[in-house]
Amino acid sequence: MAQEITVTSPLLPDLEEFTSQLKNIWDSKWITNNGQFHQQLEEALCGYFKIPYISLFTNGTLPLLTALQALRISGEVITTPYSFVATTHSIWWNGIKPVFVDIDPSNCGINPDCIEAAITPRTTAIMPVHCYGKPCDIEGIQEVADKYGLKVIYDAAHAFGVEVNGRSILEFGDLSTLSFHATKVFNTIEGGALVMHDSSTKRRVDYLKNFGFESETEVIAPGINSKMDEVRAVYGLLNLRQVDSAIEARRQVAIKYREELGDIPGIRYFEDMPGVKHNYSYFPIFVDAAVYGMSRDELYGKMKEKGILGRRYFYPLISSFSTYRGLPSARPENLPQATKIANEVICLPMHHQLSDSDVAKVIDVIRNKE
Ligand code: T4K
Repeated sequence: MAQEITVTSPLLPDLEEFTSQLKNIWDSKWITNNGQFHQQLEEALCGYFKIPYISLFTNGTLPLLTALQALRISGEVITTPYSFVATTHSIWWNGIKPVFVDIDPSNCGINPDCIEAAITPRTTAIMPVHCYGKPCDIEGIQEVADKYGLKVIYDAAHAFGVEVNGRSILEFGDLSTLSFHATKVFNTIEGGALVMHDSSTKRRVDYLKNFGFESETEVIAPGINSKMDEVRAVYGLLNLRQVDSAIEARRQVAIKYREELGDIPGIRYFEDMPGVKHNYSYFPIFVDAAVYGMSRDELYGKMKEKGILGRRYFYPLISSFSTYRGLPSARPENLPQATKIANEVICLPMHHQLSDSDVAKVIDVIRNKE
């Protein structure tokens, strides 16, 4: 069988450069716990995003958990069922009740109009996701949050480098989290970050990710261990140098997909949004089976037969997993748009090394349905 075309492929630093940097780490014998490369990567990312503070983490799930701790969130948190399961798990692990609300199919983020009805006296925060790196309705969400005094923690795992009217998307809400997993636009193999707007929150987050240690003898909170080590920090520094060209390569792939998909009835995809600098982290298509003449799952199967490994991110909905399906807000009647979108979506292969002939093979299956 021909080589498989996977949904993504990691951005890797030059191996020689990486190994020569490893020598520095070996020489220093300082391999984790806020080492020099950890500090350098935090500084470099602040510069890249044009933001004042960031705290690196060992993956993209722990900053979500820690964000809720940092803001002392309790009670109920309103969130989206249309995400990777880590979003809701972070709420649950904090002993907080997740409350699902429906999404807006135009950006796959929480629909602010659905939030108000889900607010109860126990609601303390909203956790939306900039799904596929597409900005949520930031203004709409903030308006409801302000009206009811709720915190907003954005899961921006997909939104590395995304800007809205020239401002980093990470500037919005109270806190934002990033994932630097291998499958993301920018990766540190495993990794992530929490972005905050003030120095006292930065200090608190840095304590929380190091067991709560404020000093050698003082623990100020029940923290966790989620520090990024030096090897991954230096890997990240090298990848940061090439991430812009990787995003540009992804943009070119998106242009080709859109050119080819435009005349296929029943296939919807996203256009760029005005005023937004996108990162092209994913290329979801939505299959309207009645118009297209084939179901999403049939198309997904046909693609697989040809070695094209698209993924159904995010099917099934988080709210349909056994842990969460008993919640009143998890009922499909409460989530009609999310349910529909989850049944229509396929994320096509999208990465910086996808060739024209790969794109042609993907399009060929979608066009010919075989
Ligand atoms: N919030 C949101 C909204 C998220 O999407 C995620 C993670 C998180 C929070 C949590 O962040 P982390 O704690 O993970 O940092 C992947 C990722 O594991 C996960 O990070 C990601 N979201 C999720 C959407 O996708 P899988 O199980 O689909 O990945 P996997 O292993 O099947 O890989 C997909 C394809 O990527 C492979 O077919 C080939 C390619 N690949 C993958 C890996 C791991 C490579 O070429 N090399 C590799 O090393 O979950």
